[in-house]
Amino acid sequence: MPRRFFVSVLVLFLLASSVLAQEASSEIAAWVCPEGYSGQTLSVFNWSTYIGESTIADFENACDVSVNYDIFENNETMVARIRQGNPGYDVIVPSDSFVQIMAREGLLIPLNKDLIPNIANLNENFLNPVYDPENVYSVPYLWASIGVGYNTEVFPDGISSWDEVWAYDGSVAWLDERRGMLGIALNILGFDPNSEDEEELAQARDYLIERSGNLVVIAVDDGQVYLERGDVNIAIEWNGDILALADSCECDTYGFVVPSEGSQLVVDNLAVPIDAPNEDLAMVFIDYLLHPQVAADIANFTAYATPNQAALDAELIEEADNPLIYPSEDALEKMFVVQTVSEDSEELYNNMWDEMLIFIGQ
Ligand code: N2P
Repeated sequence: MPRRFFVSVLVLFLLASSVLAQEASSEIAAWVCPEGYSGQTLSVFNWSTYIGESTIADFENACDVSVNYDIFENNETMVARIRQGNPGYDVIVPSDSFVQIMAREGLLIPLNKDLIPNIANLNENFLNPVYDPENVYSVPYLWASIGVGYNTEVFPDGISSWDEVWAYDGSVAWLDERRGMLGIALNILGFDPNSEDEEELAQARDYLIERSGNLVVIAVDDGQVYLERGDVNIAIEWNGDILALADSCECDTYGFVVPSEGSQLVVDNLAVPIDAPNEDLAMVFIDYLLHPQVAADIANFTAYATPNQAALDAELIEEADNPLIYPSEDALEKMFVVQTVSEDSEELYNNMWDEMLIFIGQ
């Protein structure tokens, strides 16, 4: 039910986008930094390849502040850092279910919406999500899918199913995303991709083990680098990382597909962790990221999908009609969203993944 709810929300978003995108665009005033922050510092902890080319420098100039910018590989490592005691981050980017996990553990500060008027630019279907009712702790930033990046010289006819990935007689990189990878296996096996059943999870673990023969690396959000270097001809990765590689090389060497059996779809969010040294500047930075032109520059550079309706309406999004970034209604029906499970089940997922790593020697 929650899976369908979430996917329906995205379908509504896509319908709204296509109708509204036909409206004429209007001039958008540049973002202006509120007064009083000059000389201050902000620390941001984000995914790699998940920001515009000049987003941070432009913010530093607009507010006369300096930004420390660190990257993390996945939710688990980011949450572990904050659990140990926030080392000084003001803004973090947890995925959907991880907002709920962090809020449950008291690791997030409620947003001060008075400092974030640009929330009004977001598509309303992305607001009030099940993982954070009324957006107390988070606002959506970008959304993404896991799929398969491949070398088109090796696969001139493309790839369409997960079976082709497992059966490839060559080198493959997997993605270090335990819930996503186990979810893909559960889904293919006909189980709920958010199953909390130990026997089903064990089958998913074994499914992956049995198909790991061509695996050379479990990449930590950098499968596109292995693909570009030619170390692998297939990389299971987030869509934007492969699509941005294809954009930047200005070549036809890299393709991307979400296999027909389906995969994980994610909404990543902006949030402020507990003990953030500069809460107010964090809110101001979040407001800046939600400005239509700033959001568009991020989406256009990263090749990820934006929930920023104002940016779409103003026709600032270059690839708004690319189904690999904004999937069709039919494709969305095959996608699953990772949901928060009980702490026991979370441990079960971790154990299954760790057992698999040991078994396959990674
Ligand atoms: C970018 C990762 C994007 C999506 N490297 C992760 N949730």
